[in-house]
Amino acid sequence: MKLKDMGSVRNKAVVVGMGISGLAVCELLLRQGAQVIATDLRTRDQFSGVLDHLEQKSCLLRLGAHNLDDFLSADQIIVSPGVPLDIEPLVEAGKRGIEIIGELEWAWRQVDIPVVAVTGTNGKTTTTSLIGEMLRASGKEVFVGGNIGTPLSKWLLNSSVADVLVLEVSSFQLDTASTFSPEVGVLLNITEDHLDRYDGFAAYARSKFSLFARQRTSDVAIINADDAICLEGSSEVRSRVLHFGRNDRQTQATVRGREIVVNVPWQTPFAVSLEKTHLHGIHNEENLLAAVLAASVVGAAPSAIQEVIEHYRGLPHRVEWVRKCCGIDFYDDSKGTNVGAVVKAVENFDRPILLLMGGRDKLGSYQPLGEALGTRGKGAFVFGEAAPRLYQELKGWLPTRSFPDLETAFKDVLNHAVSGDVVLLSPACSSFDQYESYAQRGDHFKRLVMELSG
Ligand code: UMA
Repeated sequence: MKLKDMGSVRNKAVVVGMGISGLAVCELLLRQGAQVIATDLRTRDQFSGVLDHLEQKSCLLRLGAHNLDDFLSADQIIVSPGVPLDIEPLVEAGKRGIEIIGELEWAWRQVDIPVVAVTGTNGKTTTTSLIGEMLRASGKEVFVGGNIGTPLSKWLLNSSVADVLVLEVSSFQLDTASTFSPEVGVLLNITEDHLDRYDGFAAYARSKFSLFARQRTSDVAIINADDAICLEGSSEVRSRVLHFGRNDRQTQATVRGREIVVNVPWQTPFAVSLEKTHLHGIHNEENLLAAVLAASVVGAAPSAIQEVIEHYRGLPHRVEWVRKCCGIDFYDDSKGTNVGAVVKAVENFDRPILLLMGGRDKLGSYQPLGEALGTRGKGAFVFGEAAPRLYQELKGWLPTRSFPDLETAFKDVLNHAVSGDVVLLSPACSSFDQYESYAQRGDHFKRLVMELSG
């Protein structure tokens, strides 16, 4: 499978946001002979030379601010996922009919390879990488990327050969897609997230469902029947819907005893064992159900699926066990950047939990957390930009203490944890107030844990 022949590219492109997505788009556009303006709110010194090679290839850099005239002179504007669509230059360009698309849409237009796309509020990364592994174990050449870390454009820069693309797709990427349509779309769950970018939960849920909006009737939509919002919305989907669910034996993939049983109308039924999986917890059972169903639809062999279930060890920063020290288990769930993720993380434990939470607030409700913590929550240690709100929201449910940053919160946790407890970093917030990424925050936590003596 290969790249589409794009012919001549549009003359003048403005690329907004010079993170990993924007950088790759610029490089490809320049290679294709386009005139490119690269713009970012960050100033030149904040890039420490990263953009110099673009300039050497005649890319115009506009740093420190966006210039409206640049946007209005463009034939096409390509935006990075982290750029809000309501900033003035984009709104004005939109009014004048200038095409504004996201990096994923732009890159997808250039490939002729079947796509499995995974979205949902939580579990995307684990499910995407499981599907990739299952297809690889079946002998297929696979690219795994998207919101998971390597944008499709970056892959296109270096390679273009794959049998299938397995993409983690965020709502931001869906919002800037106008033709993107996967052969297989997977929707894992929808709970509150990114309410700082959306006009309410309904708008966020609509964004997630737009994954299926342009699918053909022969394409496949894989949807979680245990998630009420997902189940309700699936009646509107026009492609072939396959449901998975732990609690519903009518679905096309379900759990019976310690087996996943798959029964797709046009395929031979099969079952795989969960006895030897290293992935634990209800949320991981859902991720496995979705992955097994999606991989089998794309042609993964049951034996290969079984092999991956037995050998896959999970990803860093997802309820990752770090260490036991003085009888206390420390877990890093820095990827738990919304309330739904924290709920799923705490449900893994039937022991007292001391919860480290904080960062940049995403403005969702914390109510579901109060219910999930029940009697398990021994204390909350909140930190960062969101600490004042978290303190107000949580103090009625469990003893809550507020700190400026993770390190001071961590020091205090140690005064309260005793043997048999769980110390869990599951922040419910993004990391961008004090870190570059959730991974950097998780690594910091792990360093603090590893430095403990005992
Ligand atoms: N910027 C502007 N103008 C603005 C706003 C931002 O120029 O008005 C600039 C910033 O200064 C910065 C750049 O835009 O330099 C950041 O853009 P970006 O965040 O899109 O950067 P990328 O490095 O390309 O990262 C994006 C995804 N980021 C977001 O969705 C916020 C990454 O997902 C993704 O891994 C990467 O593309 C590759 O596909 C991160 C994420 O947090 C991990 N995703 C959210 C999530 O998973 O919940 C959706």
